[in-house]
Amino acid sequence: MSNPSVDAARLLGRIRALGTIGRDEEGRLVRLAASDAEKLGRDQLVSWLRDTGLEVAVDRIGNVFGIWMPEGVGDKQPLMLGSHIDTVINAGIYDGCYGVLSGLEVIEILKAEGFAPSRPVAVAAFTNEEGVRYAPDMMGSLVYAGGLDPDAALATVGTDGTVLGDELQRIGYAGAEEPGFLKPYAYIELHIEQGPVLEREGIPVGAVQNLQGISWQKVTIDGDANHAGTTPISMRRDAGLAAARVITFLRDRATASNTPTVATVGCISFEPNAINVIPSRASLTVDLRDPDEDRLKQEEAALAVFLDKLAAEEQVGISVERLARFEPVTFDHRIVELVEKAAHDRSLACKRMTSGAGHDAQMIARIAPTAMIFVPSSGGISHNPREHTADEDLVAGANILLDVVRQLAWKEG
Ligand code: HGY
Ligand code: MN
Ligand code: MN
Repeated sequence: MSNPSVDAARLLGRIRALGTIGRDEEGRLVRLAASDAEKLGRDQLVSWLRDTGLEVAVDRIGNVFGIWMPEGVGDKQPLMLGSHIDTVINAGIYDGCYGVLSGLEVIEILKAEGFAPSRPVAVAAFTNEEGVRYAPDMMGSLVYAGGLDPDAALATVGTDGTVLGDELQRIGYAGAEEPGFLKPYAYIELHIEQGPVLEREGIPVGAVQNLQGISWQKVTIDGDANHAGTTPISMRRDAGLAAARVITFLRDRATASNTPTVATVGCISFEPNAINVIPSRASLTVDLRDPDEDRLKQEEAALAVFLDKLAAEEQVGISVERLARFEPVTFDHRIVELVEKAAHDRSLACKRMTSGAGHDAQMIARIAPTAMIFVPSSGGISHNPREHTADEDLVAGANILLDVVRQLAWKEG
C-alpha cells in the first residue's frame, strides 16, 4: 500500500479559515464555549464534515462528531480522532482546531485513496475544552467519558451568568445523542505542544505518554472597604494585599520546589475596585499542576495551610471553591509505540513526553486506549495570538496521525 500523505494545502487552508472565525471587535480570537462566535466555528466545521460525506451527530452536551461508516463495519467500535474548537480569550489559531481539522483531513484522504476501513472512523470536536466560560475544562469529553453527569454539566453557570444548557439550545447545538453513544475502539489526539520542549530540542514529533494532574480552585477573600488615605496600615483588613500574598506564596513555593509543579493565578478581581478604596473583596483563581498525584496533593494541602495562616494574619475571611480536579493520566503504550514507529518510518525524530496542558485525551483515556501526538510550538507560546507552528511541522504531524490511523483501523481496499 502506498504511503499516502495529507493534502497540505487543504489542511492548512482550513486551519487558517477557521482561525478567522470568532474574532471580536479588536480582532482577537475569542471563541468561548457555546458563544455566538463558537457557533460560527461549529457551523463551519459541520459544513466541512458534510462536504466530506460524513454522518454528523451532536450529543446532549454539544460534542460534534463526523462519522465515516462504510458498508459492513457498522458493528465495530469506531476509531476516534479529535480535539476541540473552542478557544481561550485572545487565542491562537492552532490549539484544538489543528487536531480536529487534521482528523477530518485524515479521513478525507483515506476515503479518496479508496482504503476500506476495518471499523468506522469518527472525528470529534468536544464542547468546552478550555473551561474559560464554564468550569471545569475538558467538560464535553469529561461528560462523554462518564466523569460528569450531563444534566449537571448543562446546569453549569458561566462566568457571565449564563447557563451552558441554555446557550447550547440557543446556538442550536443541544444535540439528541446520549454522551458516550459511540464507544471508541481507540482515541488519538493530535495537538500543538504549547510548550518549549520540542522546538528547543529540534524534534518535530512528540509521542505523548502521559499528562499531568490539574487542580483549579477559586479563592474568595473578604476584608473591609475603607478609605485609602485615612486608614492606618495597622487598621486595614485589606483583601487586595492578601490576594497579592497568595500569588507570591504560590510562585515562591513552585520556584523553591525543584519539581515540575506549576502554579498560576490567571483571574483576579477586586471589589469595589476603586482607586481610593481598600478592597473589601478579592476573588482569584488558582491553577496547580503536577505530573505526580502525591505532589499535587501536597501543593493543595500547603496552599490550604497558607490560606488559614493568611486569614489570621490579615484578619480577613477566606473561602475556597473547587472548580476542577483531574489526576495525572498515562496513555496507552501500544499507541505511543505506533506514533514512534510512524515517525521513524517517515525519518522524523520523535521524543516521548509529558503533556503540561490538559486535553480531551485525558478524559477519553477513561473509556478507551488513548494517546496523543505533539508538534512543536514556536517559542513554546500558546493561549496567545502569537501561537505558531511551522507549516511543515503541522503537515508532518498530520501525516503521523494518518499513518497511526491506517495501522489501527484499516485493511487495504
Ligand atoms: O487548561 C488547559 O490545560 C487546557 O488548555 N484546557
Ligand atoms: Mn487544546
Ligand atoms: Mn487550550
